[in-house]
Amino acid sequence: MKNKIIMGLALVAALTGGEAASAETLSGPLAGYYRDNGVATGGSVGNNHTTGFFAGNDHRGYFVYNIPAGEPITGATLSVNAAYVLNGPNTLEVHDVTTSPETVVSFAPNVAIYNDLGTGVLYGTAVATTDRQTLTVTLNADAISAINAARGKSFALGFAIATGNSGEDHTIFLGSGNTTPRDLILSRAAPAPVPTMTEWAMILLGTILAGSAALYIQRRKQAV
Ligand SMILES: [Ca+2]
Repeated sequence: MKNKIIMGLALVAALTGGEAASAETLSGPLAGYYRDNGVATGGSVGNNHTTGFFAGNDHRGYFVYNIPAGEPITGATLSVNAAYVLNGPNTLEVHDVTTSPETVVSFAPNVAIYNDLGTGVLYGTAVATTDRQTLTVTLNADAISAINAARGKSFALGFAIATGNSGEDHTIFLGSGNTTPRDLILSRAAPAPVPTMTEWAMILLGTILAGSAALYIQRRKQAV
């Protein structure tokens, strides 16, 4: 009986910590870019991820993160340094990447990957006006769904610029090598619900009553 009460109290103590929804920041993605002629660079932490038209070619950057396994993801925000913004304001588009992340970071010349980085499902946008400002991109439900599917695996985001006059330099992330932040901030659902304090109190009371009843019956038997 005494042991049961101690166990009940220990359980209540262990559970009063209460797990709330949590946020986690993923930093240091593998980064790089592809040009419209297929030429690629990157696939390393801190690499330049130039996006936009510069020196005769259009560029599309990417980040590849490792998404930790765990509870479902309920929200995602990209926080990233704009580096040099030529002829802004320029609108950054964040796109899905259907090419496998392992292939994206291989930086073999590939026009198909350049196309992939700037087309398909749009995950979010941000307007870059000032050099080295921090851009905050709230990623949409399509992005959250894709990130959830990538839990425990690699996950790529592609960057493109929708604005700018043809043939005129217009960039975001120009000279972006080693710039920070380049963070993916995730919100997670709270872990599976546990009994509330009131419910635990009732469970504990039930245990005490059951124990008392057993003791009463035992004493009555002894008295007979
Ligand atoms: Ca795509």
